[in-house]
Amino acid sequence: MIIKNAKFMTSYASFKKDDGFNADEIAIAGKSNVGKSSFINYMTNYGGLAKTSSTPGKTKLINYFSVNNGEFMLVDLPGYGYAKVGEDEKRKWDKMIGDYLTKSENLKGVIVLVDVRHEPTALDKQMVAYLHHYHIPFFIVATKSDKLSKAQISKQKSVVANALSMGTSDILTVSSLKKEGKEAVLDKIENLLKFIPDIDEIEE
Ligand SMILES: Nc1nc2c(ncn2[C@@H]2O[C@H](COP(=O)(O)OP(=O)(O)OP(=O)(O)O)[C@@H](O)[C@H]2O)c(=O)[nH]1
Ligand SMILES: [Mg+2]
Repeated sequence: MIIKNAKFMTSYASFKKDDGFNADEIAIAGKSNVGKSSFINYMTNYGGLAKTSSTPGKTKLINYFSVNNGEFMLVDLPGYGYAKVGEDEKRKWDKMIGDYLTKSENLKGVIVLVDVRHEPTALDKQMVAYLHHYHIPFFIVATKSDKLSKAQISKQKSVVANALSMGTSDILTVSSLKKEGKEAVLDKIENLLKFIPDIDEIEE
């Protein structure tokens, strides 16, 4: 899989059943400030495609980016677990994310981002449990690998894997800053796009 181009399409403040796009979608989920928007910029080679910020809570909408002229869409979700937003707004974001994940007909898989330096939080675990529950394929990307040494990264991969009850093969590490780790992510995206769920899962 090669990303040749990408384009911002639109933002929604709440989930729309018919988002107007007839393309497979790969969504990016994760805690506020974990590096979701930077990750999209790195994946698509566009520095300023998705707006990033050192202040958590930057992405407040569901943002759609079309990749390779509509081959698939990358969907940037608002971050969860941002302490400074009020309860009302938090509920609104949770509903937006939950509606999107359970109702989007084009969703082929989710990339859950966690910070490689930290043990996944209760909300990360909840997200993974949610994806399991709804049979939504996903894998984990541990971000900001430039902040750790190689030895620390391999140790943290085990910490993340254990916390999420997963094998380390479903946990990739990237640095959007140093531009490292893209190829393995693109391979996994390609697999998600190819995956056809079996009939039992569809009917459940
Ligand atoms: N060192 C380092 N910093 C990063 C990396 N990726 C993102 N950051 C920084 O982390 C901060 C948050 O990045 P964003 O991409 O805006 O994070 P987000 O997950 O989209 O945040 P919200 O939209 O608020 O949920 C910014 O200051 C980025 O520069 C990385 O790979 N390495
Ligand atoms: Mg963002």
